[in-house]
Amino acid sequence: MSGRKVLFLLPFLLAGCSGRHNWLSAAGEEAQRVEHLFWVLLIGAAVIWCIVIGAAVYAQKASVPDREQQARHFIVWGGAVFPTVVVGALLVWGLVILKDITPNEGDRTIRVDGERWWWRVVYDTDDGPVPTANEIRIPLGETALFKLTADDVIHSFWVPSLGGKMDMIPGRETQLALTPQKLGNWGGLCAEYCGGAHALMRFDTVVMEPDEFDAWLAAQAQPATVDPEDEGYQVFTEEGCGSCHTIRGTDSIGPVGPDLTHFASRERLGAGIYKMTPDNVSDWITDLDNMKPDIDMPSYPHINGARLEALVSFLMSLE
Ligand code: HEC
Ligand SMILES: [Cu+2]
Repeated sequence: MSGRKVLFLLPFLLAGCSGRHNWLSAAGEEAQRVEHLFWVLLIGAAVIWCIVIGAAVYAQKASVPDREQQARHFIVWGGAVFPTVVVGALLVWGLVILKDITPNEGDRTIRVDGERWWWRVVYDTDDGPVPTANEIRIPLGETALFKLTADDVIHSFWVPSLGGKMDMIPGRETQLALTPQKLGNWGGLCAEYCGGAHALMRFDTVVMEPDEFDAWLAAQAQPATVDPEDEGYQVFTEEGCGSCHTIRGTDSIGPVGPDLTHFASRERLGAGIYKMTPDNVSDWITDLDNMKPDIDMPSYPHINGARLEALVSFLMSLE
């Protein structure tokens, strides 16, 4: 590609550097460390590049009497000692950062399991585990320790604005800390190609004031209040949705898909993909091949009319 074409693309590339996935404007302590390392590497590399080019120009132009002796010194100091010291120092610094972002303790533990192609989330609390999915909420200023696993293939857990990236490996548990410093909804995503719907495997990370967070977690811990006679709930059971989905407090205890107990309290639908609106939920049920193809949930185009409406309003009532 010619230089001019590359320049033409630059604004589009840089446009990707803004918004809620921006690791260049860190919103958390860990992201700040990574950002700091990036700038030091970038500026350091630029300075060294200038020195190397300067030396090359000098070697061409200058007439040095004892060229051989000088060249030997230059190779020993510039070619061996200097890179060893610089790379060694960067290695130590990188290891320190890695240690800081993967501690063994945090203010709270959140377990996240990468599934194809969504996120199973469990909060460990004194009163037992609180399961949810596809949306993570954490309080401002606290260190949330994530314990990461994967169900089937390797995924990678990444909230660019808040911190580093960590692989999720089947049969192993990895750890990552996030200490948010700014309120907001920071986008998260799977950063390791994991199959069909990989690019649609996202999540919201909502940073809240600590007291609002406590209220939210207490609400998530509650079972749903569902009237067994509810028309929408009846469609849900007739269609067998409960064999894959759990709604705590009902007979639906399927372990395959996301927990739907407080489904409508999430900001987005389908692992961080669509706005949580009745229309989108309706399309999710009947037109899944368009909404998120190749996933482990069948589409239900035969659900329509009053049954569809009842099912959608039932799902939207699960707050
Ligand atoms: C074979 C198992 C299976 C069945 C049956 C099933 N689902 Fe799902 N469902 C899933 C899986 C897996 C996902 C996650 C898909 C993804 O995002 O990759 C999902 C996702 C969802 C979501 C989005 C959840 C979120 O957090 O955004 C909703 C809503 C949903 N299903 C509703 C239903 C309804 C209603 C039915 C019945 C009409 C149903 N499902 C039947 C497996 C199933
Ligand atoms: Cu993935």
